[in-house]
Amino acid sequence: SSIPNVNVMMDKVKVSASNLFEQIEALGELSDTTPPSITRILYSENDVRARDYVKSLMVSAGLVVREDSLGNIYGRLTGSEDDELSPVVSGSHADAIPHSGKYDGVLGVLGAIEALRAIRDSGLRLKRPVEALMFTSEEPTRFGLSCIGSRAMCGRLDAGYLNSLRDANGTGFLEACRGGGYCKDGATTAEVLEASYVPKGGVHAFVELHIEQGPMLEDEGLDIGVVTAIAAPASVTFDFVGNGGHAGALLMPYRRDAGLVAAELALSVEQWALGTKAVDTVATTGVLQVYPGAVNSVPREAHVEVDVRDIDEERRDGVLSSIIRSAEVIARKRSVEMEHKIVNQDPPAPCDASVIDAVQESANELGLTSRRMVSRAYHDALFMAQIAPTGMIFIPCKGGVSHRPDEFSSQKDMENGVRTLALAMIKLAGV
Ligand code: HGY
Ligand code: MN
Ligand code: MN
Ligand code: MN
Repeated sequence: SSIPNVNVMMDKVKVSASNLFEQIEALGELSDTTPPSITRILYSENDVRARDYVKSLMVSAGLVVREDSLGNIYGRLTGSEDDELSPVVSGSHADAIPHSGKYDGVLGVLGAIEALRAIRDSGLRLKRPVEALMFTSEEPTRFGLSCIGSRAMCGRLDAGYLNSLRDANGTGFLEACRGGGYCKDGATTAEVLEASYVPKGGVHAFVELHIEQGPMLEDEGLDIGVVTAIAAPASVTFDFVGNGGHAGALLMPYRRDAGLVAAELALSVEQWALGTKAVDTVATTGVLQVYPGAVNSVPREAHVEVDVRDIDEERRDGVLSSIIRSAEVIARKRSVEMEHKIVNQDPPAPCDASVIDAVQESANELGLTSRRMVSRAYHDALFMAQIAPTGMIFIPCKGGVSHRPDEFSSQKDMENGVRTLALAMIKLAGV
């Protein structure tokens, strides 16, 4: 949708990258680990502090704030035509996996608020309402399941399944949710999920701003990534039980070592990913724990968590089932018991042409260089694509590094990203 003299208009939409940088630094202080190492786990004390901070930024940006029962937080700038029109939404997450960085997710939450603040302060009146959204969680850290907020919004979360999840301390989801100040008045999990559900048409379009979490834009010296699809994530957990015993007295032929099953499995995970000969297939043994974990005790139990992704869903599913089969073969060979659970096995998401075009036109009109690309990381956009036309905007991150304390994006890159987001939202909302 072309906008007359877009440059004149965008001169009034003044994005402040220095404010954004200050806010990212301030949010980085709300962490269980010492910045720049960031750890912010769903419904933890620092997560609740981060929520209060985000809400305060939404209020000072002149947005009307509301939260759903899971803690998805919306900041709304009302439209001019009619507030009943479904909104254009932009958002991301503020939770952070252990010992990670300041920008993953946070850029998309604070960047959306800054984009709406700049639009509001420009005096522009958009036809549709526009909203900044902080999803209640995107990382799988606490309960093993990723994107709980956006799965609930698109109705892809079963109450029984959510009730079956436990965190490392054995705490259930609903109890943790209440601990975070949500799920009040004794609502059941089903009622809580129902209250978060966004019916089809409830969102006119969704755009997520995110650091690339890869090296392509920086390597090619480009400003903006116009995302065309989001890779299909899956994860599976394994629990092995052997005999274990005394490291000195238990002779080798009598061992049923659960730790060695885990070790062999981790190597077979790598082989199965390499085996497709496709660069898009990735598989990671991110968690490998042995029990009891003493140097002079043969591991009698092992817990393994594997992440498998590909932009081709069928190829991903083939690797996943090969990994599970290998685990069964290795465990049987070593006479070790095995249980496994597929935690998630999600389809990939194509981005919508209308949103891809809005992002591409915006980057072009702002004089920014760009390229089309796939997101190999998953995002809440993966699930928003099930209820609304969805797209993503990537900016470069230093060295392509992410999920590490040295994660970094420059103020210039962040300004480019937020300006592109603001213009894309203006196009999608209409002036
Ligand atoms: O793992 C992911 O893709 C996301 O960054 N949580
Ligand atoms: Mn992440
Ligand atoms: Mn993220
Ligand atoms: Mn993500």
